[in-house]
Amino acid sequence: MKTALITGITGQDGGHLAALLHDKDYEIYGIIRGQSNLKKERLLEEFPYVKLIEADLLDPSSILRAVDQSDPDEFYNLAAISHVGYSFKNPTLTLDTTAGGVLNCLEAIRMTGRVEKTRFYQASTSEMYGGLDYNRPGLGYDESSLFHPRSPYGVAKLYGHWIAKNYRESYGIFASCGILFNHEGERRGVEFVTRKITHAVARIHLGLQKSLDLGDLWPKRDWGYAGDYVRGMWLMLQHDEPDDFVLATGETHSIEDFLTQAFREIAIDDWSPYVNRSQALIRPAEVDILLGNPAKAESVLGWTREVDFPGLVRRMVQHDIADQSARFAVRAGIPER
Ligand code: NAP
Ligand code: G4F
Repeated sequence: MKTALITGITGQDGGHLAALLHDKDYEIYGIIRGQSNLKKERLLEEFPYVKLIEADLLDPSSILRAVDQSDPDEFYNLAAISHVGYSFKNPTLTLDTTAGGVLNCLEAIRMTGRVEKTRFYQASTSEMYGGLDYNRPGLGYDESSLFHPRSPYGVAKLYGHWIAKNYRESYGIFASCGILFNHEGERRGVEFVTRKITHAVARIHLGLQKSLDLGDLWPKRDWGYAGDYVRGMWLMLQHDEPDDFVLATGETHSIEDFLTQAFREIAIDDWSPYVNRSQALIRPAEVDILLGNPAKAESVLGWTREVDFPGLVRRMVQHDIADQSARFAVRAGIPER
């Protein structure tokens, strides 16, 4: 039986990865932060087989202890300050967590003498490309494209990417970086635009909400389904050599496209009466377009994505309608005092 340690177990990808590794019969340890994390109870309910270790990416000794305690064959570093807009407002925290946290993980592997044993996955991102240097029209960014991050988050992730590569080259750690384009689904946080939209569309459909506020609608993203992408992470650590791989769909759509598709799911063609534009949601710098080229992951790892764009939107809207209906029914069932 293999053992995996996951940081970011309470996040979107952490949930999908825990389910995948459980199906593959792994012993799973997850790092949970905070002395009273509200997500803990729900996590243990859904994943009773995950062994939780209290640790924080910001505390190197706690990560070292987590590695020592779990003795992992595979260490997936999914934890980060992951919201681009938030990173502009909290740049130092983003630097310490999203960049420095990676170093703390790699050092924990090295300092506990597990360079030969533990394979490391770093959650790199298409935000490192930044969009502006888009110089491969129609082909999409691949592993050899130039980086030009456009946010404190993107800059911090670039450090994480390079320090993982540096530990691979300097100490021989099996460190692979997945350069993942946006991936979404029913586990996505409501602070990200896709889930914000599908959550609101479901509530508008059920009469629980009248409208939603959004920032820029013109940026384009390469959106896939998170369940497909965690399979790619796992494949990277099963490969015979550590390397970097882009995971993407090879298609790009604007926020407006996503909005249109989501409202169509509830038979509304004109979404304009339901959407308010908010200046406060516009970022100091924007990534205009992201389009990835997953050819290397497809040919070397045999990775393919199964969910397409309309399938992703439908899945999310339907999930949110079912989820909101259930919550509303529960609330409606409580007698008024
Ligand atoms: P997410 O849902 O935002 O989850 C982030 C996780 O990081 C949460 O579990 C959070 O814990 C944890 N975390 C934050 N600060 C921490 C700290 N100081 N110590 C320990 N844990 C901490 O992110 P995701 O969408 O699953 O993404 C997973 C990773 O892939 C992230 O590194 C993200 O930057 C990267 N990525 C994501 C995408 C995407 O489209 N989803 C694309 C490319 C790369 P709490 O629950 O306690 O806050
Ligand atoms: O959903 P978003 O916040 O995702 P973003 O910025 O693309 O970042 C996500 O994907 C990255 C991979 O490329 C990850 F590394 C990162 O961790 C994260 O998962 O915003 C998408 C687009 C942006 O252009 C944003 O300006 O939607 C635009 N947008 C418009 N209105 C909004 C909103 N974004 C959010 N979050 N909320 C809005 O109301």
